[in-house]
Amino acid sequence: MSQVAAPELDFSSEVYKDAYSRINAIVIEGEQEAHENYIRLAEMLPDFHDDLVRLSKMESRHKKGFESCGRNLKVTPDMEFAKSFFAGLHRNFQEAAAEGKVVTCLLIQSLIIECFAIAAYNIYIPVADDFARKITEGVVKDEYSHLNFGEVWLKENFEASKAELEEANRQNLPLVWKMLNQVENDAENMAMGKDALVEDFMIQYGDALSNIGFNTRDIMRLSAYGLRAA
Ligand code: PL3
Ligand code: FE2
Ligand code: FE2
Repeated sequence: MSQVAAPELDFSSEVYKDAYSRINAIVIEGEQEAHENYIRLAEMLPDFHDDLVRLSKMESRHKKGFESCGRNLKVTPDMEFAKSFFAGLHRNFQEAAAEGKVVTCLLIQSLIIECFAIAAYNIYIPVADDFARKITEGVVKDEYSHLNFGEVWLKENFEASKAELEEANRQNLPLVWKMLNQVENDAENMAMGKDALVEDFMIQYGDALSNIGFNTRDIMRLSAYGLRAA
């Protein structure tokens, strides 16, 4: 299917490439952190060890795919920026893992990060260059399966996880809105609107909470937590 979403986009312009140097880095760093997080989760959930190692390998492939997207546009990803972009979620995941809080780790990686990735990739696909679009279309399918892993595990352990999920949501969701604000301008320069990113994220995250077992009232409260302050 050919898409003519933003015919005015010039992938070789300095404005586009400058924005891409940060967004591409964020995605590369996000995939790398996802890789590490699933290895950590594999240690924490021995019953699902092999599944989680498989997911971690998919994340390395995603990372390689997005690195090739940057090379294709002759852009050098700003990895230092990307590391600081993820610092909050990174620290919270590490602390939770050190305390053996598997529910918090799953919420951060399999719900928040995967929903963030799915929203970003969904909005990016129609305005991507041809090379990156093909790669991103393949990646986003995998991300839905990673989100599904978290949903299924949390659904099966819903009653025992509920309180920790509430607390982890309160601690981590505001970071997502801050992260979105940080990339708003760059995303705009790549023809991705902030409102569309927020909307898609809320849909993914709300659906996930619903699949896990939260009722509509809880979903509204949880999925918008910290949005107004952002
Ligand atoms: C998990 O498998 C991957 C984690 C990647 C996280 C990506 C977050 C991207 C947010 C940046 C918003 C702009 C969209 C860029 C699309 C390429
Ligand atoms: Fe991924
Ligand atoms: Fe993923």
